[in-house]
Amino acid sequence: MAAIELRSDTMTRPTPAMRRAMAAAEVGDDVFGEDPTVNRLEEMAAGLLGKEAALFVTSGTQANLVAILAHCGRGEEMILGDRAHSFFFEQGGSAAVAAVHPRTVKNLPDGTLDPAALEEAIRPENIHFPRTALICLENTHNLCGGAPLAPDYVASVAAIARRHGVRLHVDGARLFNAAVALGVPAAELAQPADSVSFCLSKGLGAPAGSLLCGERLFIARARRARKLLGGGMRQAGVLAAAGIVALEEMVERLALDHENASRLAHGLAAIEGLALDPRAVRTNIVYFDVVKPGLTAAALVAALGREGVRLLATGPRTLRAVTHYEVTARDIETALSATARILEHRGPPA
Ligand code: TLP
Repeated sequence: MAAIELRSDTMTRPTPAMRRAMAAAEVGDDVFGEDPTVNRLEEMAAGLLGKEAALFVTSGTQANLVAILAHCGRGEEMILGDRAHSFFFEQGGSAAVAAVHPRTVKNLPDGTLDPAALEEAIRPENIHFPRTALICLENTHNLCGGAPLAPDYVASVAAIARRHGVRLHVDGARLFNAAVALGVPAAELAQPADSVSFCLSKGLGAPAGSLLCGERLFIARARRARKLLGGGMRQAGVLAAAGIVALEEMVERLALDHENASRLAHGLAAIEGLALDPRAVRTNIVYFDVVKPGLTAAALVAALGREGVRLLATGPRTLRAVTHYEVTARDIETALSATARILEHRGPPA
């Protein structure tokens, strides 16, 4: 029996159409700007996000770091949420590589930052302070339950940024999940920001790669930063070809992943010993807590693993499940019955 893989949408494997496109891809040396498939993907991405230009990079982590390098100088400051992926999970690259000082503002449960708190965190002119150069948002917000940020919220943050001469970057690793969930074009979510990144390798199913989009001059700086980080990939058209299929064929269907996530969340909420608010699940990410005495997240993950259902323990009592195109509605039912069985049979310690 194949495992039901709910640890992450990064686990998705390329579709048969992607593999065919990869095998047939026309390629050249992308560091010389001569890979026609990469060039096509970059044009497509820029067009979809309504930006002048785009850059194909290795990963979401590289997209964020390249954006930070292209927006900020050494010793400048960037403001981001205290639960932002780039603050939590990216090896402190802003400090370690870009010499950019991260300053956090508390993320609210819906993934936003309170506008007043954000504006207060922007440094006034003072010789003692680092200069605030960048604000980063995340859409959808991974650690805030996959929450999508609405276009008017992004626009309100952009207005604050502009008022203070600060740039706005959106980590849109799952931007298309946000667009589909909110029923708006991705370009509307991207419009207020100076730069936006998105990943091909998550719910869109491509094997690797992300795009960073923005103004032409910004992308020219980003291209140099990508080279600095060793991200010039030569005949990367083999990967870009899968990305083009991802953008053509895998966006609209994200709605099914959201339905499955919601079904999973409602099912989990009905199981005694688990706690979550299923109404908060708007995209493809479900976090829930184990509240049954004597049962930890790690023990539940291990027990589910034995039943062929893979989830991540993200805290002592917290688990994460992420839906994607390789998870069916029937898989959700299977995962739910396995979870219910385990919870029923594991009583408190004697
Ligand atoms: N997220 C991964 C893990 O790193 C946690 C996942 O399984 O969700 N921004 C956001 C919002 C992300 O969720 C991720 C990956 C990244 C950036 C980084 O992308 P990659 O893994 O391509 O470097």
